[in-house]
Amino acid sequence: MERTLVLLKPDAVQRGLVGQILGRLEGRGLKIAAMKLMQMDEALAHRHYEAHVGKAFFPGLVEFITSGPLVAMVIEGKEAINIVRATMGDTNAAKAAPGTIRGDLALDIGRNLIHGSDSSEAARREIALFFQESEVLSYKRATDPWITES
Ligand code: DAT
Ligand code: MG
Repeated sequence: MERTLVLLKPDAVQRGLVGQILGRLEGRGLKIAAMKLMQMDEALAHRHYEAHVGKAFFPGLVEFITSGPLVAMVIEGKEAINIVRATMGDTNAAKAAPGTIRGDLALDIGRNLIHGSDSSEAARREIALFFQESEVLSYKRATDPWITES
């Protein structure tokens, strides 16, 4: 079972899309292992997006991601990292396929609603930035065997 960090960014909160986006992830069969509403500060934004420091879009990205509350969560499931990424759609929402979260609900690369870790190393690093170990819960759902064969 894999875990990945998902952020429903400030545009998702402001646009009232949190329930809809979370519903898509839950509907897929993914499990919420941790979740909170919070506002990122500049220091956390720099650490979270350290790979993008120095790029032309970085100042705008930090301004946006710190501009209001977001929903941070740990999502768990078989191949959760790739499945969340595929469900999100292309980073550039203008190019994201219909049927994906970004392709159905967004149109701008700088307002693309959702973050998902892009590798297992990134997931481990990012989850630790947002959650203490004790906040990430392991539990069974009665539906688990109806979602994942093994
Ligand atoms: P993703 O969020 O799909 O993992 P990323 O890690 O490459 O994409 O970039 C992080 C965020 O930075 C992305 O969600 C939106 C913003 N961003 C990336 N490339 C950009 C660009 N060329 N112009 C504006 N914003 C960009
Ligand atoms: Mg990324």
